[in-house]
Amino acid sequence: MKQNQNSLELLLQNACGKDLDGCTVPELYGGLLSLTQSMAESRREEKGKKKLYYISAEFLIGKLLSNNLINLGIYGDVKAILARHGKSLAAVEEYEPEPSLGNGGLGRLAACFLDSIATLGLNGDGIGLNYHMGLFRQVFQDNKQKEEPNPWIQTPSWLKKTDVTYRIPYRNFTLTSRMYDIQVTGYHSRTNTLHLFDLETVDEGLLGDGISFDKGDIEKNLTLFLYPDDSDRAGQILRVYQQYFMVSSAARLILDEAQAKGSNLHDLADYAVIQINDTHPTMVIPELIRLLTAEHGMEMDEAISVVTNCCAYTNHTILAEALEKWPMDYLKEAVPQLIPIIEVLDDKVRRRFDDPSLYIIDREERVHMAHIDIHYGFSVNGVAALHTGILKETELHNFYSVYPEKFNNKTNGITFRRWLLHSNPELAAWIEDRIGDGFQTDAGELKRLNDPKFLEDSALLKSLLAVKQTKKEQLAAYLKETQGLDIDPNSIFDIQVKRLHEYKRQQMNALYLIHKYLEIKAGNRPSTPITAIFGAKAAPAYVIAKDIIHMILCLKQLTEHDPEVRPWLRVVMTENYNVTLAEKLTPACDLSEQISLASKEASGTGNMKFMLNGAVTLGTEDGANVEIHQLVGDGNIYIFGDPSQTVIDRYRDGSYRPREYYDRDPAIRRAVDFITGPEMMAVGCAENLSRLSAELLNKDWFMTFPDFQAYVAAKEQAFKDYEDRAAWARKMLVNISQAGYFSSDRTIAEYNRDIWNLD
Ligand code: 26V
Repeated sequence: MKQNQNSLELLLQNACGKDLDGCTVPELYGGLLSLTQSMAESRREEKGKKKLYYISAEFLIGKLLSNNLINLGIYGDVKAILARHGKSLAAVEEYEPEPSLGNGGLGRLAACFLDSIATLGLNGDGIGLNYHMGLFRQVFQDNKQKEEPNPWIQTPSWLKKTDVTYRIPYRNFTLTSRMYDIQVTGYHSRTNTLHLFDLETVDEGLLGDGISFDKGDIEKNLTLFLYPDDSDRAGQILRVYQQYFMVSSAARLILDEAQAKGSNLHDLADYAVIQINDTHPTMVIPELIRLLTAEHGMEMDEAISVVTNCCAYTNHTILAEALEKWPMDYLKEAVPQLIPIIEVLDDKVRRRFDDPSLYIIDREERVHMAHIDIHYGFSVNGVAALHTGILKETELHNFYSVYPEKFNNKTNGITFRRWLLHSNPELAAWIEDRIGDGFQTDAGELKRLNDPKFLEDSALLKSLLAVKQTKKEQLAAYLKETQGLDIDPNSIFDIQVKRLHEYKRQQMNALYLIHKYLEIKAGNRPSTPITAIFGAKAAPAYVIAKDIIHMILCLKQLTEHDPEVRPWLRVVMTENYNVTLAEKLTPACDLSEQISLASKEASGTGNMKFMLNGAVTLGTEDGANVEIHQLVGDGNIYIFGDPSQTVIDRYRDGSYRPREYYDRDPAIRRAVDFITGPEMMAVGCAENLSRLSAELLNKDWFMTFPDFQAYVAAKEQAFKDYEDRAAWARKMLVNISQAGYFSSDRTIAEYNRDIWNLD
């Protein structure tokens, strides 16, 4: 070890260009970055004929330095070397900017998958866009969200400029794409690549006030922002331009690489398998067909069949508004060359099936992107058992009837390198002390913790609680330092962090907090103080989501200034929730809120991260919660609420009237009235609060009232059970021991076995 450290120290010193003692934090970062890059480069491997291309509009990779150091097996050594020179690796980690190239679960999943693909030694690269601004930076002002630009590219950078460029044709002009590469290190394994395409003419000077910019100037703004605000036509068309830029570059790269390896393109499926992550990359299908026919002389029918044999589609949502349907007009304006291909694809469907629900182009001249994927791909998968079941039985039932063999489930997973080894080294060490380090490469080994010799050992349970306490203290210190928040690590940390969306029901959590506030005012105090922690960004144009943030921030202000309530209930909303914050919040959580309306959350992956870190879930039977429930059993999870079938039926018969619940249930009435009551109005804005209250009373589209009492009861039970510390620690340990199933290594092994078939 010492020998290793000495040679590593020399390498690092060379990379920094001077003695480590004299290095600043940015200099150390630069040195570590270049050292890691050269070590990663030496792990490249050309293996196998076939390659996977995981195309995604989002790769929410988060910071890369620590992850790479862990995967290269030098994290501990580097930390020790820096410490010997009086330097802190943590300070360098803090300095690294976070590439926030995703909105939430879908993008983070893509990042976890890249880690597992490399770790399993599979030949697979990611393809996406190099957004100059990641998802906006969120700041709170007057209890409201404000959006600011979030640049992340600086020098030095993980991005490596390549010589690969392509000409991307649009209706009125042609743009040149250039490929930038980020290495993807596997854990003690090979290095793969994330290819991000960019446009050299992007002009960051285009930025106006906040995150507004001139959406019309495509040549200057194409890769400027992740998911530009698409609430208006210009924003939507810009997304079409972006998507085509991504997939046309991808298609050319795939064809080039296959040909370089000897493909005659008729056998493309032996060289390439393309995973289409949600519908954003769907245009890769018509684009490949176009290139094969127009530039490589292939017959249309054969091109269609070749492409179909290469493409597989993953669905990540059943929310109708999130399933992309592009008006033909938009496609005609941006990418007219795809129209004849899409018309042929639609025509073939119409000849085969007499069912308009299967058509690609609908009566309103909109192109259903998911329909292209299902007809012209060989695999369709959902991301959790319940989700795939709903796709088959309800949402995509008509497709399932004609293509039953294409449908399969791949329950999501998370990489344990980032979400345990990196974010919670204390727990990883604790586990290693009990069962050795085999779980690091075989997550199934965690099951060995589910053993009476551990579960009944009170000293051991105490030590597990001590690890949790340490992580809570670390989080409290971090939030104090970075956000000026003051929270008590001896309270229960009840955490809901995820995108802000009505179906995820942050508003139901807030209604509970109002209920609790009123209970405390009435003298009913909890045994242990509660800290309710939120973290969430709302899409800039999503009005009600922003109103929900406003309600939570008003509640925070109210509880903070109420001496009767503050010692017992604190409401906290972390600003600018991102991967970096998630890494700090996850290990510190006691109670994990996974309270989406049953049937609406495709899977969830935060639920898995919390479970792995010893939090107990409070959740509905939705997404992967169903599988968590099966794995841990009734006694180790708090499940509540109407089941998905009840919800689906209620939508179908249109029978839900929120006002009936309001009239009937005094607890609901009190909580809803409070939103526009004098206390909230004194700290909040009448327009936002009234709109939100009216929305709940008249619509409540995601049915918070029917589940409210069950939610309150389950939550009270969890808080009560928390008092028996040994019993709670046992629940934590059962959760950790069953989390192995949710390793993305398992998920990726299944994708490969059933879909990709790589060597
Ligand atoms: C997108 C949009 C965009 C327009 C505004 C409303 C809206 C609502 C939802 C979405 C979802 C986009 C797809 C997505 O992020 N799905 C998430 O994928 C995760 C990984 O599979 C999964 O764990 C989450 O349950 C699912 O929501």
